[in-house]
Amino acid sequence: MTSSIALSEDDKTAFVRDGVLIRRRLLHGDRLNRAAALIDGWYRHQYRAAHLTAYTNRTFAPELERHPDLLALFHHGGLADLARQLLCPALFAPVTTAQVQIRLPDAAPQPEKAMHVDGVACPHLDAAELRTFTLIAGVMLCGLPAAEAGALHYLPGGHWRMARHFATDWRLGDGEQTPPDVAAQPGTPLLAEPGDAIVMHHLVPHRVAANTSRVQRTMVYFRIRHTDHDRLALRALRDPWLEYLSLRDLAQHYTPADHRL
Ligand SMILES: O=C(O)CCC(=O)C(=O)O
Repeated sequence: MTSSIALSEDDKTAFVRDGVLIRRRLLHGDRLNRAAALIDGWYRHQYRAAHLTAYTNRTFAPELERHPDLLALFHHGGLADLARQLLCPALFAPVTTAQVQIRLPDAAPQPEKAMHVDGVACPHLDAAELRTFTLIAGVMLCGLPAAEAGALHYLPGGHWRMARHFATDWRLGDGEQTPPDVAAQPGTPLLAEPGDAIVMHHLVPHRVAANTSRVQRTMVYFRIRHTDHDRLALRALRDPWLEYLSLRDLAQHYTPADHRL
């Protein structure tokens, strides 16, 4: 794992295999501090406990979702370059919003998130509605590198399993977020420090549990859509490389047979 922005062949192979790339200390200095201070200020002055479930389902600090200091994390911190390399020669639609996800400390009574793939059978949306995208990029703004500190847990290689599931035994409108073998997986905790970033294929299932540490965990996420995603969305659930043209060849030569799922 590196903090480099250029993707090596090994990075691409790992992304095809796991659906995940992690970059340590990708963001640092003023850019990271400004974003952290912005969210901290929001939390101290604008957070409303009555909206905790809505914040958890959608975004904390909704008033700030277009704030330049949050968007700069994506556009000027290296994440946009990583996304570009993963999707090239295709382009992605402008990224104009940030999602803030806070896990409150001391095991606050905050809804947990079971294993899911974003935008499919969301418990708070109509199951027949798809809100998918191509790639998600997240930055740790504050928190501890410990599983129990509200870490995101992801399933490496789960994008292969989910594509099989979507192709064989799923129909638009089904209420289950993931098949039982996926739902039962604990996932791998993202043991991240402020400035660490994760880039994940949209089909990688993930979950989030309670934060029993004393420290608030804050992540900022960006959703990246292939410019033709609206047209490709349903097919992309069944073909994980449809929107990743430069990775299709690599993926063709990779057999996910050794995956535990
Ligand atoms: O809290 C997190 O880090 C991730 C939240 C999540 O999985 C989601 O918003 O879909």
